[in-house]
Amino acid sequence: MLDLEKIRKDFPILNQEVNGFPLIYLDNAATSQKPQVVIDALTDYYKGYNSNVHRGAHTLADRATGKFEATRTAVKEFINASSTEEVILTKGTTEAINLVANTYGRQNIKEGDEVIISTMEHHSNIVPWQMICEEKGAKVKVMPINDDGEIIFEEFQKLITPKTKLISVVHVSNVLGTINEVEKIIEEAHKYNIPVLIDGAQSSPHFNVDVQKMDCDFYVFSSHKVYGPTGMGVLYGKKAILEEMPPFLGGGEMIKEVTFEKTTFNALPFKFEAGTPNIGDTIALKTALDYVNEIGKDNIAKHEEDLLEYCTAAFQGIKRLKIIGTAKKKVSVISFLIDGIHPFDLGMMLDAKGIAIRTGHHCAQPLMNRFGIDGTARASFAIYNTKEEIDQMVESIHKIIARF
Ligand code: C6P
Repeated sequence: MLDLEKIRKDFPILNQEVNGFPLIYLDNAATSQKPQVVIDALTDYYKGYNSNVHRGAHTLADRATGKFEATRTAVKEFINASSTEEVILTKGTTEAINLVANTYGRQNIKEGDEVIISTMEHHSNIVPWQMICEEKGAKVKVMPINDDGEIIFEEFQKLITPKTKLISVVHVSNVLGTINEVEKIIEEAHKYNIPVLIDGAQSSPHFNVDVQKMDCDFYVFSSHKVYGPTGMGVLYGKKAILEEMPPFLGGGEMIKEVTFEKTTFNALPFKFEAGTPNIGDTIALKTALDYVNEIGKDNIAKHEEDLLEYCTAAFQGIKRLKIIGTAKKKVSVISFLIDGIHPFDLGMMLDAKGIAIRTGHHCAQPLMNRFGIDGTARASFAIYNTKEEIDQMVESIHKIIARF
């Protein structure tokens, strides 16, 4: 059992009123709130040892570098990478996918080749592949899903051809909450030596991820969804693949030696980290991961499963409400529609009661098209959410329905 009262006190933002009501924050899939320890880690850096990393020969620079690299080690442990060389620090999931598309993709995708993604991808796992495929005269192919929002594995198998150069698939859908069977997809892809990128933006906050066990070739996630700061994220890649990939951005830090005639590149992971990185936010990410580890990933998963089950049951009791995304395996993300009420209006009316949900297409327009809808309302839960908050949301929804 989690000590929810204590956990909620760790997040100062939760203790406020919005529009005259206590804040109920149910937009965690967009970004989660930050515990005080993470906020402190940021201010400690700027107040105590703000310095550039890997460059200076002075005490503050040493301290900043040590803390910065400690995050890399913490990330390695968080996802069970085999070495810190496999952990590239980026601006977030989006930049990490673009990095792979522009390096591995540009190097390996040729005219007539194919990249496979799924119907439930976030735009950040669609557009970079479209861009590189357009440039190369290659094609993006799409795994279909069933009406519950699950990838149809047999249809995916049929998409693989000798022209398939990469498969890039989301671990957990930010709209449907579906947990995809990525291990099965990876195993199938590897039969044909096709590398697989897993978009972990929505899996990393909810349950334990082991990249070695999963055997993915790339795994990407954003700090801000795992209780860390914004503007910070991770690209994990298997060392052998990363070594073969050309650099992404050119500049300081990523070089070994520069002359006007030729530049040689730094070793992993620095080859992919040009310029001064986001030092403070990177350092604070370790604090966020330590916080998650302290509570325990399994405890978090269990608590959120309870919330999902509780909310799903409550929603099923609302006649005019339809849940979009009814996969057998889900995380605590629930998209829904209410007959006769536009999701945007619903969002506004809940906000008037201090309840924050997200509405719209959730950066997954092709998925909306698959379901023949413009958008949904989405409630998503984190470690600090409670059943009482779900009760409040459900009560407000009942009142809104009664008014319309
Ligand atoms: N989804 C949501 O409200 P960035 O913006 O780079 O941190 O993450 C992009 C991203 C990639 N993949 C998935 C599955 C995601 O959910 C997201 C971000 C947020 O659903 C913001 S649109």
